[in-house]
Amino acid sequence: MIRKYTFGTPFPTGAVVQSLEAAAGEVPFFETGREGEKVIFRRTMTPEEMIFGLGENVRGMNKRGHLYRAWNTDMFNHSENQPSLYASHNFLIFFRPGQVFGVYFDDPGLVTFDLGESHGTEAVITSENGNLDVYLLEGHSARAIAREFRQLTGGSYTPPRWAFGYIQSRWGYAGEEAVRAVVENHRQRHIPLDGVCLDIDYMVDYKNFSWKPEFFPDWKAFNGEMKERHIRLIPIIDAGIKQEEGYAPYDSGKARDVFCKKEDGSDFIASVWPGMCAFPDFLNPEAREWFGDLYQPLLEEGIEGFWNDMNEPALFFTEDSLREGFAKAEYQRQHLDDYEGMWALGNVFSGMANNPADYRRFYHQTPQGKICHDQVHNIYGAGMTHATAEGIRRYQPDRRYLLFSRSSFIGAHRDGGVWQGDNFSWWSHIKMAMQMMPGLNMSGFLFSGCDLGGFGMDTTEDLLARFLQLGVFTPLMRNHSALHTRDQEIYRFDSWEGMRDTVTVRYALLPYLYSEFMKAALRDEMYFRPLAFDYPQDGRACRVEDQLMLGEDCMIAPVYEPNAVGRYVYLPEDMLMIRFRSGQDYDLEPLEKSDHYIALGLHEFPLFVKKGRFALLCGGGECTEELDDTRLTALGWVEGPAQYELYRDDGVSVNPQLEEGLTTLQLQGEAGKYVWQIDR
Ligand code: MIG
Repeated sequence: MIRKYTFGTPFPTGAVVQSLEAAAGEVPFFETGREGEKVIFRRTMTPEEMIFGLGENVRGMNKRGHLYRAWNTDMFNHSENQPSLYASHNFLIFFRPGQVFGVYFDDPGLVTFDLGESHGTEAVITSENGNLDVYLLEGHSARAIAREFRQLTGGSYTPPRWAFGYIQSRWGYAGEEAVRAVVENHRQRHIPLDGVCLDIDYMVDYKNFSWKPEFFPDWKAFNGEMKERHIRLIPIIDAGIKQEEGYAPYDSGKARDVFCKKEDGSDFIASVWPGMCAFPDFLNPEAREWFGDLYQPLLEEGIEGFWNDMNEPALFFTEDSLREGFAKAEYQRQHLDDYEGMWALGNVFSGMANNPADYRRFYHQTPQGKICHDQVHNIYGAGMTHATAEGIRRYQPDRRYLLFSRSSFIGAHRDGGVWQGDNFSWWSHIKMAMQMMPGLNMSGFLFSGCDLGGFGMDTTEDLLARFLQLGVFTPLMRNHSALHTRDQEIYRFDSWEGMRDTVTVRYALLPYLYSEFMKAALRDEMYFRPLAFDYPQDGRACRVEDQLMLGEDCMIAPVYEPNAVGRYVYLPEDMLMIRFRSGQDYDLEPLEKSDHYIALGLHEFPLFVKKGRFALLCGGGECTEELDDTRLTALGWVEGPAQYELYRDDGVSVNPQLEEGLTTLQLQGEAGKYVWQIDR
């Protein structure tokens, strides 16, 4: 059951698709208070209570004990103290024996979630602006509530099947020669590959929708050449539009008057990669239409995927913030004794990017009227995703597209996926990436993954190997790294063959993982879940922070520590362990419900399949088009009859229908046998 409570005058965020009448009375399970404009929700928690959700954020799956702030931020330092990353996903499930409920704070502005940081037994959630809808969701289980939430907010985006292939990316690929070499190196070594991302390097002066002629003299021909090799180019698009007369997107944006405005009605201009930029007003439908149209030339040339960046929006500085900085510097010059002012001055300049004052300096022209950006900050990135998705759907209404964004808000899960942003080449970030997945899934973002190998800092061979082993199971499997960091493509490393073999596991599992993903998306389920969602009665399982349930029947337990030769795994029920070395090479071991130490060499990693169920491998291939799923190998600990509903489709048509895609595969199990061949 879902109930809605309204406070103040909420701005429509686009998150919710069901229209509900606002209920009278207080939000159950909370005490509501007011302080000026703020609305504050307090809840006293029992010691055993857990909190799941908040989507893209640091720390554990159980979010209790920390303070988070919904405020989309270009935060490249994902240390465990960070209160905000790039997205706001204000949906939580409170979970304790005998009581589970979900709550969603539909508020586009700043919301603070003090989940037991100030007081261990108290959750205090504060809406700064006090204009919001609160949705209270009740159901018999966390899974049911997560499903209910998807019904409230709409079904998840489904990418084309090729998007489940391995994607290589790097900030710094200088032109088609570099990209060709990357592809060549994968193909020669038989490292499967389906796509290469183009980072901002491909543009002229980082201007969206431009191609640097010295890097890509004939990008259309090059794109064609890549497609023949079954490689999709996936260009990046940033939010800012360079303020430059004669640059077509700027001129047309000016002509249609679609940029965010300052108080005085002039365009708001801030620095980002291209230099001084105007910012499309993604809250204005006309601006979205104009922006979506800019993708048309790329679509016409057969580009099928995009990643949208810098859409929090990230701002390096504005003339206003710079002027204020200089005024403070001038004050300092005249007050040499004020050493505290000197420290403050340092902070003014180092904190100039993305500063709150700049977000108060501009306005949106929305169907609801003019509104200051800081009131609606968290839906800007979702607006960009929506503009892109609408544009693509206008020009190719019958094909699915790949789209993943850095910033997001609930609602954008209907239009695209997200990647987890700028992680580091740190061991702790493998675990963090895994822990973020179920929260994202709860909020509808099923298509996601992290920068495998780590974005910032230099990766190491063993770290990349272990990152990839997690990536085998994440819907987006992309290796990405920052400019000036160590080269991070698989073939750069001595043990590249081991990592290639890891990628072959992805391709062998791909029809199965695709099936699990599509079933989850079309049934409003989560693809990844905390064990707590599946085994709420098992106190041990509820506290597991480093394993995930995957799809209907599986569990993963990645290695995330250096020099590890194995790890402990808790099995909440009997399962078959598949210890993978490659898509063709693995060993199988039935393991009983309990704790197990699993030996795992550097290029070995496990998948666990519930007893009585089975997973499927195909013969593999070097790109998704090559996969042959007519002969499948079933792996399971099955002693009687068992069946699996395999979802298949053409991988590109829009509005995929579950019933049309399902085929039932059956097998007759027997004790001691774990492998079957199935001709579909
Ligand atoms: O300020 O385009 O998160 O993936 O490589 C950095 C350059 C801008 C941030 C993205 C990252 C991308 C980088 N971008």
